[in-house]
Amino acid sequence: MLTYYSDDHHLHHGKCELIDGQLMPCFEKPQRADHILARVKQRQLGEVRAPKDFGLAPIERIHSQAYLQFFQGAWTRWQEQGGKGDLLPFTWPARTLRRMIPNDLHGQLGYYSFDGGAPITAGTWQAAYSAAQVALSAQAEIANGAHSAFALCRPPGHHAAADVMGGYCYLNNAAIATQAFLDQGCKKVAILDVDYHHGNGTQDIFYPRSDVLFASIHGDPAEEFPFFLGYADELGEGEGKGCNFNYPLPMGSSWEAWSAALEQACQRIGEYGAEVLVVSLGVDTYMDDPISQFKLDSPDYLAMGRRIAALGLPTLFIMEGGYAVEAIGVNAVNVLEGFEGA
Ligand code: Q9C
Ligand code: ZN
Repeated sequence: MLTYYSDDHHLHHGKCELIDGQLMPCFEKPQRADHILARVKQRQLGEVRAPKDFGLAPIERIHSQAYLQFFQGAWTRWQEQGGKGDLLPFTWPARTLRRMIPNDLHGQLGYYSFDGGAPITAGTWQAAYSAAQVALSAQAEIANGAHSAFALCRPPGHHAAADVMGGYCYLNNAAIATQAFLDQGCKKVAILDVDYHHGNGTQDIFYPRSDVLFASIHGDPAEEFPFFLGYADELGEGEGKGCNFNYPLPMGSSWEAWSAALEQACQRIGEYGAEVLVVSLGVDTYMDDPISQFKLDSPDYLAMGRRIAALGLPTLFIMEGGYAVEAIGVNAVNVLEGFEGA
């Protein structure tokens, strides 16, 4: 399987995040992608290629112009104000406030985000832009006939909506690649999101649409981030009714419960009749993940890959979360090797 990867991800390195009442070093750090790349090479999964540049147009198919302009220019504005640390939001337009776009940088940052988990640093735009190009390059590979490809994206994307960042995510790589398939003539694309957290951004982007089926297996939002989306009764709206499926699972779930949900998700994907599958590949379901509460073990990821392969669809794997850095390479590449029948 071909891997696309850009060194540009190193340009994004947030300093800290607020977790359980404490400022901690960011869990979403460059070593994550470095470990996955090392494992791809160690296992000789296949060639590793740098992305092509497809420009902004395919990104603008998902994200609003205003949001992209804000994101691209935010760091420079912060520098002009003499800002020193990472750019982080601290006020959001919650229920009692007006949903408006203020002139101030931090006002706008609150408007364009849903949490304080997506720091903007000097290189964040470039890293996120390159991650989107990584996804698009792997997408093009499949459009050109490959049965599978791996987009080693960092930063991740599935929490980002059309004009909202958060949860370590800025540009929704999976959504951008999915839209590219559709724009190239595909009629139906399925997205399977196996990250520990609900892919709220991806769900929101495709919620009213019937050309994309979204299925997500994740920690129950009643007790886990992102809390405000990802429940089982969210089935899509309008034409998209019946094209959204959430499988929230209780804290502590292991492979037995997880694989039963995967079975149901695969059933839905099969019934839907997708031409292509996009997998939002998070491995924060791992037992030793520092911020997550599932109990999957490394061999389970081989089985996950095998079940996904049984769908028989051309499959684009897009890297999302996973924070047990020492194991992230083994776990992510296990899914790919399981898919390939290793
Ligand atoms: N106390 C991804 O996996 N913070 N994003 C959780 C838990 C947000 C995860 C805090 C986690 C975001 C792509
Ligand atoms: Zn996650």
